[in-house]
Amino acid sequence: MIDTKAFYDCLLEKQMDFFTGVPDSLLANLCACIKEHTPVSRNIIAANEGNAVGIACGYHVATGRYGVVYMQNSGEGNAVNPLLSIADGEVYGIPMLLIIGWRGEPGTKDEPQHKKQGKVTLALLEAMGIPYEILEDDYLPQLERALQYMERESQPYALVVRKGTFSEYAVQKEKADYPLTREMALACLLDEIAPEDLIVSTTGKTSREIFEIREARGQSHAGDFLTVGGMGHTSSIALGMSLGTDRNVYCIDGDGSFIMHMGSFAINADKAGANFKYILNNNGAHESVGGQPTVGFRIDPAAVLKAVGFRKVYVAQTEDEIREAMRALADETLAALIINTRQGSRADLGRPTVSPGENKVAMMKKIGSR
Ligand SMILES: Cc1ncc(C[n+]2csc(CCOP(=O)(O)OP(=O)(O)O)c2C)c(N)n1
Repeated sequence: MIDTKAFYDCLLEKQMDFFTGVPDSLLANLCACIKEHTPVSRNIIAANEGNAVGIACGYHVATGRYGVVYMQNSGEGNAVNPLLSIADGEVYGIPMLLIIGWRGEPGTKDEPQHKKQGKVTLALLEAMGIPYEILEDDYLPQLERALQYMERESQPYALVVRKGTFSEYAVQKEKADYPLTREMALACLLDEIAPEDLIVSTTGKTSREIFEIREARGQSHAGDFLTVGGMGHTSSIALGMSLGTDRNVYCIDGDGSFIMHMGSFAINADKAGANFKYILNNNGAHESVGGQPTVGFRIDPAAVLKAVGFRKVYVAQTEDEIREAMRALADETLAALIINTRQGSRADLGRPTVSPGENKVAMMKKIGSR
């Protein structure tokens, strides 16, 4: 196991003191350490992993130094375009150190959404021509090789991180004094959403909590599309679904997901009909993967939604406010609800026992599309 702080100090010694990325549960200890010791101007928690690569590109051009870009392997997909079309040696040739959390490593137990990604993680790097090493306890020579390569070839170099590589490092969670947790807000939302309506819920604990609330209530899961992977695409799935059915489609999103592909809201607002209902749980954090902050409370998501064309945006923080807003939402077109919540979730939170494939089939049967 690697001492997280010692690894961080080593990066700094080697002049790699500019960080950007999207947090990951597997890298939670490293992300927590970076957050605690790095000025906020030198640790840019990006909207998505492609943005992080772009930021590292600009930083290198301005300084000649190598940005450190951290991400879960599912973020490789978001990063492929800027890696190949900007950073690659056949284009600008911009070096950066990629630190990639390897969820779904073959031979390990992980959730369904990580299996395929885990299988192709190394092959994807190979296809992109990005040299990589699997991070080892004896990481010093690995960092030396990475530096030499970046210096010589002026291209990105990757370190792939296995589960359990970094020692425990607790994140300092930013406090927001809202009365409800996400799970409390979700329980209230599920009271207000009719059984014939459909839900598309976001990646992470939101979907896990919805699953558990249904289980506890003995309710069917068939109306809930639990977007287990593909973070940031929840509202796009909901839009597509709403265009194909007359049922109400409630998108239940998180602020990290909302910010990750915010551009899709311009399209959602332009194309959605009356049955598209958008709900944003804003806890100002990537709570599901360790609580690293998003800009959720530093921007005004209601103003963003209004600017792209949502006609009415309700903001709630109590159960009464949620119930009132949900009644209004049911009758309005292009209305959205933002619920401000505090961080926190149950330590014993389970995971869906229905596979994504089964979830899809059950939903299609409910809708009558299969
Ligand atoms: C492309 C991609 N990058 C990173 C992740 C890891 N990840 C899973 S959930 C999550 C945080 C989601 O934050 P938010 O939408 O705010 O919901 P919260 O967990 O705070 O409820 C992250 C970063 C992922 N699944 N996919």
